[in-house]
Amino acid sequence: MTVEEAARLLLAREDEKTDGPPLTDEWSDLDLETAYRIQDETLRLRLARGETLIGVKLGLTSRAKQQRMNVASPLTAWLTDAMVLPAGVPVPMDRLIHPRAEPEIVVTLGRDLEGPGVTAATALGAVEHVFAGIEIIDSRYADFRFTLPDVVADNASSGAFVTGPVARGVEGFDLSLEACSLEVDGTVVGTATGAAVQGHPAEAIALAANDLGRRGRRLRAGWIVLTGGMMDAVAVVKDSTVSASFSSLGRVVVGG
Ligand code: OOG
Ligand code: MG
Repeated sequence: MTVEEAARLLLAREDEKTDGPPLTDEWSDLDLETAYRIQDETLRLRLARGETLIGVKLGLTSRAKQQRMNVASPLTAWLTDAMVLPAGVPVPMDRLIHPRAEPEIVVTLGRDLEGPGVTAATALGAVEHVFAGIEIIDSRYADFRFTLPDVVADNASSGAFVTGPVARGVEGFDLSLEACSLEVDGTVVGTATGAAVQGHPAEAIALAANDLGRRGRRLRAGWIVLTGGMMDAVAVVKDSTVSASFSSLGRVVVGG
């Protein structure tokens, strides 16, 4: 299989709402660099069909996520405008394969960040606003079974995301202490603080800038960055409600 064929296969699964085996079942020596080329090709195809690049998402930045998915390394992937889910709009169950919801700290950037050498402090200085968020992930692999190169190629299981009602500046706001409680139909299913994300969400933003630097790109002013799930994701089921209550960023609710 070529990079182009793999990208088309993954996008076709997304469009046809079907999952399948991970690429590495057949392509056992798929390496990370090639996997990122597949991811970039899926972005090229998304842009060619009219979507707009609006930012990046980090994946597997918390130990909870890494342990659950059995992949020990963080990764970066692309966000387009087609992934934005406005507040109050139901999760589009008709176009998702097996959606799961995870709470995330989301930021917008006021300045470009170009790696290598970006530190958490520099990254924090480039943040314009911080929001609460819920990401709806959806893997193109059956049962979310994948290796690191597989999930890189699959744009880190991107699906949709919602941002919360409160926009805060970083001044006097310790993101590592921001707490979140995740509830399904009113029952708490998990809690975490921002420290779960690489020790501090700004470390995740720096990681994305440095990772993009290696790929010859940079984080851009105006972009959105999803810093990664703070805890294990929960399945989004029809007629159920998932809500994430943050200590100072408000509450985000999504319904299946
Ligand atoms: C990979 C996507 C991970 C996150 O925030 O960790 C991700 C997956 O869990 O399927 O979006
Ligand atoms: Mg995520």
